[in-house]
Amino acid sequence: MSRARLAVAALLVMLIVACGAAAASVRSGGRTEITMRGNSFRPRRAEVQVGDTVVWVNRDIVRHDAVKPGLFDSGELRGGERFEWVAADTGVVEYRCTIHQRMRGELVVRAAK
Ligand SMILES: [Cu+2]
Repeated sequence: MSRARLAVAALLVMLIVACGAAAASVRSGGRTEITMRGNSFRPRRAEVQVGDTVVWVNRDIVRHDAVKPGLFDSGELRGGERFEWVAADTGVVEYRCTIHQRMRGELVVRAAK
């Protein structure tokens, strides 16, 4: 393998690793993204701070929602659609997808630093 090819291969590996990290819980500037994929919330458990925006993005073909009665209800999200909610109080929020009974998630909301 030539030097140039090796460099390209190394770059590709770095890109793939970077994308993988980005696909996990992305936390930057008070925004946390939760992916709905494979009928699960990913990450299933996320830690956020009061004032943070939580963004659910449906990456499945089927519809999902994210519901915590009295707190938030995304409504049905089609693939590619997203829903945002701002965490206002500390505590543990167990939420779920009402379409798929086993699809559950948890938010741990901590006080802002
Ligand atoms: Cu679902």
